[in-house]
Amino acid sequence: MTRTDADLWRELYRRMVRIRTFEDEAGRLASVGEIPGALHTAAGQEGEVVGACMALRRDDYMVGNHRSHGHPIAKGAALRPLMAELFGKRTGVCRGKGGSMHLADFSVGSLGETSIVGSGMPVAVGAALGAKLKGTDRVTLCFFGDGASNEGTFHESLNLAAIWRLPVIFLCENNGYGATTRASTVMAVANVADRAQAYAIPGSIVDGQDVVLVYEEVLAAAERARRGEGPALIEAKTYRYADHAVNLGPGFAIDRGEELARWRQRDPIALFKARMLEAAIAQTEVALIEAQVAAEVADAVEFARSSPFPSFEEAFEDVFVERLPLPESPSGCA
Ligand SMILES: Cc1ncc(C[n+]2csc(CCOP(=O)(O)OP(=O)(O)O)c2C)c(N)n1
Ligand SMILES: [Mg+2]
Repeated sequence: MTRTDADLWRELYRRMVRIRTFEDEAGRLASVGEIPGALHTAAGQEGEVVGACMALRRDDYMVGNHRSHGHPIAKGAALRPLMAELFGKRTGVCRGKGGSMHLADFSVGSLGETSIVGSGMPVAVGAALGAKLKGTDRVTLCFFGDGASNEGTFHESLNLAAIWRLPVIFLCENNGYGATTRASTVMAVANVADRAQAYAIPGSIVDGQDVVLVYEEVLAAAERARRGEGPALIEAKTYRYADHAVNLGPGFAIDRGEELARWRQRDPIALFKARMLEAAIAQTEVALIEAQVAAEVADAVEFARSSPFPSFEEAFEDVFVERLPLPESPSGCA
């Protein structure tokens, strides 16, 4: 293993552990009422989240969805403002007005997320169109679920991205369920990636529990996109450990039988840790990363707890952008 590989591997591991620790803590704090509202965790999915984001440059764009604490973390965002946002505090990435499902951090290219399933895909297409019109070589990575792939926005977005050859990577996180509905019961095709054919773009399936495979697949798609060869659809097969969300009530519990235990045996973090140790990265180094991350997350929680809530007046700030100067209409119409 080269030194560069070892550095990359350590960072892949650090970001996966960061997400798991953040998610476990956020889930616990939501279940005891310290974090308000519904909160969707992605523990179990760290391999695809980190593999995909680490294949991008810092100035590339990324769009998430409702299960998106991990996406900005994987893109390199600082933990304090993310945790503060979950608490609804003024120091949060959206000044406490967005909460768990609306994290955006432009400093790392994280354009944001929304609770409306499927709504991130047109946003990603717009970002990719903007990058292309401006003549940059930035790519946009768009995360969405298997459930979202059954919505109209998926099909419209892939079609537009294909005909305009936009630099966008559609990354489907197929975690087997949309809320409590098993994905296979609401799809006519076996794989989301099969749908790529309908738009004449590359479609591929990758093991989402293998962070390195995801990294390589997304890196290749990003290089193609930068060369002007257009979009790609990548389906990462993965699994989420928790029920759909914390604070939604028992109606959202899934009876999974043995399935959960089987997937836990393919935990992306445990698999990669074993691989790092086999590749002669020292156990002490791995333990140091884990200890540093635990301290970082504890610090983020303390920061969030001790930060102020926004004032009532602030509710009316950041609602509208300054109106852009529009050119005169040639016909004289308003
Ligand atoms: C347009 C829309 N329809 C329905 C919902 C309710 N809802 C929230 S998450 C979700 C499931 C989404 O499943 P998937 O896209 O597979 O993402 P996952 O939660 O599995 O990560 C649903 C139906 C919503 N928020 N928006
Ligand atoms: Mg799903």
